[in-house]
Amino acid sequence: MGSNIFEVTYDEPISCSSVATSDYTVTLNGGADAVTAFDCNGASGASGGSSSKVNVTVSTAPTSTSDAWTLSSHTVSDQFGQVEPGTQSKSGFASPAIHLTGLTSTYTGLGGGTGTITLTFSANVVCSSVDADATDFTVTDDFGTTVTLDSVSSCSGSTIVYNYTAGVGGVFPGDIVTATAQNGTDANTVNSYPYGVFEPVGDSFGAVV
Ligand SMILES: [Ca+2]
Repeated sequence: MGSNIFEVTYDEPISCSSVATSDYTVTLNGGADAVTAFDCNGASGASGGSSSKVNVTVSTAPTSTSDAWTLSSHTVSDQFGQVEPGTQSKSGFASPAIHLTGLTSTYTGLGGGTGTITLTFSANVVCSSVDADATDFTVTDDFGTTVTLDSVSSCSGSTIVYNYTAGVGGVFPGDIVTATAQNGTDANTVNSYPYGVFEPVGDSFGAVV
């Protein structure tokens, strides 16, 4: 709400170079809302890399939570060149909830070790809602490595940096690392401002690191 950017989530990382503005069709309250730009894996346009989320910019932002939208995606490929099956559509109403929009990680050795994972969000984070014991998120590595968030390194603006410890297998370039929101030990997720709406439990973001 109040934003003209849709965060499109796929069930696996997609290839950014396969994405074009013409891959998306958006309606707002039944009328066409032109797609003007997109951002994949933190970069504008089809700049390469891969991401499970794409930010799609439209001409007109919804102004009320009762505004209805529909977004369709077609001919986007995953990182192995598999094209999504047909046109995939989602509908909903404008919401001010905060969502994960980016993830980057440092790497470890094969035996595991420590590093940092940086999460970025669609809105500014209320840092007092971020559990100091790093329990607001779980993190998985697609190669089966256990990744445990230990503590918060920093929280500022729309970014949280966590310290992690990885098990045997380590975190390597090319791994798909996914963070998922849960209720931390303070019994809530991460709050945002100015809207004051918490991130939904289960909101997740996966990226090839
Ligand atoms: Ca929390």
